[in-house]
Amino acid sequence: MERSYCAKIDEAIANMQFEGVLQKKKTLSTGHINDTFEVVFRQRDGGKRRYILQRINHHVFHEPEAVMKNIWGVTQHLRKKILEEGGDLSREMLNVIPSIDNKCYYKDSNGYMWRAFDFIENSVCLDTVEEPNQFYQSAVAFGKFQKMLSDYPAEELYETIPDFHNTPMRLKNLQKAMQENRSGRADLVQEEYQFIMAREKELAILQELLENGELPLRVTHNDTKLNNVMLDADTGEGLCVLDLDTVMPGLAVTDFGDAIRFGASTAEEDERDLSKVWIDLTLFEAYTKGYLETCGNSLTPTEIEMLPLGAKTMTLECASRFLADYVDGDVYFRTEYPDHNLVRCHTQMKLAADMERKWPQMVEIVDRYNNKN
Ligand code: GN1
Ligand code: MG
Repeated sequence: MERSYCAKIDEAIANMQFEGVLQKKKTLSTGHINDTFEVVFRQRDGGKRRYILQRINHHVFHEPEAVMKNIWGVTQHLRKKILEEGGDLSREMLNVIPSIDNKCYYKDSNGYMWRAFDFIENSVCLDTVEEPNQFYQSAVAFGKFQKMLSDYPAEELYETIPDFHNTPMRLKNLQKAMQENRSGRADLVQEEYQFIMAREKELAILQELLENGELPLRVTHNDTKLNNVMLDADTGEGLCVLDLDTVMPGLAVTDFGDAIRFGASTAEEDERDLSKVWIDLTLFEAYTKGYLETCGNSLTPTEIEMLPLGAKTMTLECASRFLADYVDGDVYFRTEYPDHNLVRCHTQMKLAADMERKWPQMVEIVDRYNNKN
């Protein structure tokens, strides 16, 4: 998606409760959705304080106030839990910086919403796993997140993107995109479309289980990618979960599944050489272990049993979203070249096919770390 330059950044900076004198601002280019900046302030004692400043993409989040209210509610709850456990508030959660009129966001004179957080110093976030322990640590971070929020009233959260991980709905959107064929690309992607639609029934299972009450509604993160976790730069320990935009009521299995889709893949989401893309079972095991060790006790037997299907469903849901966006003319995800969304769709299809080959092993691994057995 094309982005106009964020002309209002200075106005946003002036309207946040940042401490010190502005020294530097720079664009950080991670994420497909929001515009993210790092701003550095010089402190009285000569030291520096860094913040993250983001402009929320209101084409994606139609109610940015609701997004910020969710984030505020969830971070306040996490703060309470971390304090109770004697944890470190400056490293184990996102600290929202209020605006000068004491709101959790600032609305600029163009109507765009901005929000700010403390920068978590001496931490790293990774796009790909270098060794299994990093992925294990991210599972621990997401597992803790799930556990600490298990007593948060999910019904109080706004559904900021309705049907975000309603996979049957996502497939309907793909069908619609193919029929409308706004970019004229539909003919080029028949094979991809057939591959996804051939799995339509299986991809509806989780939603059916939710609707008939066999899977519980939980507070979920909904974007559990490896690069949404900060790891301690020295110890490698999982510190904190980022990107709380899509915190909504949802399914624990899809949170698990999206983490696998992204982090247990041997290549980046937009790798062109598909021979490099597969699901690494060592990584699948590391995540399963970390996740079930941390929050397994608060999951139901059906949730645990559905974890492998969560991984496959999220992978093909993502394939369908990338493909739909390609056919719509790249209006949703940020793209860097004309077939970027199609390249992303191909990696997801390759991953799903590999999961199908490795299905018995995935089931066996989940079983092995299921402490309810
Ligand atoms: C988007 O912006 P980012 O990278 O955090 C998307 C996720 C997709 C992901 C694919 C709000 O997340 O759902 O899984 O791209 N977020 C939204 O990389 O649509
Ligand atoms: Mg995100």
